[in-house]
Amino acid sequence: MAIKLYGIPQSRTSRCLWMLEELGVPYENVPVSFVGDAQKPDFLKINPNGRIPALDDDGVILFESLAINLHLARKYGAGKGLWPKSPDDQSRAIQWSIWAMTEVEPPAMRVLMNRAFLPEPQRNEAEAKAGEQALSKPVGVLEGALRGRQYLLGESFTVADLNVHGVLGWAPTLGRVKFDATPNVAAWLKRCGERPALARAMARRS
Ligand SMILES: N[C@@H](CCC(=O)N[C@@H](CS)C(=O)NCC(=O)O)C(=O)O
Repeated sequence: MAIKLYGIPQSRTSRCLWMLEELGVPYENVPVSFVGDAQKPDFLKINPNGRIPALDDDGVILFESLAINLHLARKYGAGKGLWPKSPDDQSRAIQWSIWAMTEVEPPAMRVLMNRAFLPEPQRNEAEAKAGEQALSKPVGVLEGALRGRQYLLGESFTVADLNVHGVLGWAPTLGRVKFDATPNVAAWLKRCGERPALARAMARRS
């Protein structure tokens, strides 16, 4: 098979599974866990960072979940709306993806680690609250960007939405973050979260 995605659905790999499901292209999901497997010599040849996900697209090897999604959308998503038509919107999709990784993921992870991922005795609610406070700044930026539009680049769902939602989408559920003060973000989270392709990607968890 031409496309191999390394990683397990219970990880950031889920973002790329979501993209592959949106695209409807054939792929193989090679189950590499972040516990141990990702540090094995065979996998380090694919991703020397020892992290999942990683992609082998017919010999093109990539790491970084959001870069993988930009690649997949650009290569396979043009006719499907995932990759924006105009070069300016393509640049905006790249901007939102880098923004999600640098501005959203660090505070979001602080919340998620301390409310969901760490073993309970190690969780620290003060840390979670500090993460929530830091997260409110990029969420405010998102609120403004979504004013008067359904999706980040206009009226249709693109890789920009998938990548930002892939980073923030867990916050209301696992992170118990409230979005009452940012109704545009709350509605957008729900809108993107209801996509059938996301449900198919999540179903791979069980
Ligand atoms: N920025 C990277 C982060 C990848 C990452 O940290 N993946 C975790 C699993 S969700 C992992 O492989 N951790 C193993 C480790 O750090 O040893 C991406 O988005 O792909």
